[in-house]
Amino acid sequence: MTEIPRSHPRYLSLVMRERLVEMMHRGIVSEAGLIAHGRGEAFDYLIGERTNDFAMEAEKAGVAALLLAEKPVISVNGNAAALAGKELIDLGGLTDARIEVNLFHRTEDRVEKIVRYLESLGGKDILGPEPDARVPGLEHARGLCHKDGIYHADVVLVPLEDGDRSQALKKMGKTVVTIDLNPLSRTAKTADITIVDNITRAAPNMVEIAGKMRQASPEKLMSIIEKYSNIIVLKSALACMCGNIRAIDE
Ligand code: PTJ
Repeated sequence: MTEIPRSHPRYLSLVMRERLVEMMHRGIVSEAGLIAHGRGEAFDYLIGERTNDFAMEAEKAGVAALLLAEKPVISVNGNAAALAGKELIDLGGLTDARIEVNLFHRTEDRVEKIVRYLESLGGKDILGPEPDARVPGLEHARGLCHKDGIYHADVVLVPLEDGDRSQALKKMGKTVVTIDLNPLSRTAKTADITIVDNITRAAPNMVEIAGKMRQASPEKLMSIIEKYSNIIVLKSALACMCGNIRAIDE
């Protein structure tokens, strides 16, 4: 692994890249995962590489939805495991959500490796290998899932997803929460709650929020969801990006 000097102005970003490259060599992140990360980085620049108010609002609504759910599930792919595996496990613990490894570039070997990796971080009863159900409308191995997990879930957190899967989950009648730095992606536009933030910030924020919010009454949680508007959040994210671009001239 390349040594990154702490004094480097882009220290955190470079450390994340190194982690993803290492995880790619370990067979956890797919090769395409590195490209997906680069796209995410570009959008992260545009939102100022920080958790903006619109993201914090979506993070709170996302946690409220998970806490209100009867069968919440957190879907984890290679990038999510590498960048926020521990926090997603902790979030699952705080919201009673099951963790399911669900991959775009699925091989049974990668599923196994990601499950083992999440277990090494403290994850228990992780779903992924030997799927027993299929998301209707998703062809080939991408649609494979578990009856105890995504298939019967009412709320699914799908970070860094491809648009097809979140659309298919919506068609199944599920509430979809996503973390996606691109507010123009199909996933961002089809999800019920879109968190436009880097998963490296969003996941720890959600753990902190869940720690506080899990004591709240169902009425209180419901009022957070009722006040939430995803279209306003997406427009705010785009306005933030446009504002940051214009600010370069000023
Ligand atoms: O591990 P696998 O096989 O399931 O594959 C995972 C990837 C991410 C490769 C796969 O799901 C994929 O190709 O996704 P897309 O279609 O590239 O979409 C990923 C979305 O996540 C894009 O809109 C990116 O902008 C966004 N993104 C990338 N990195 C981050 C991110 N969003 C939040 N935090 C990030 N760090």
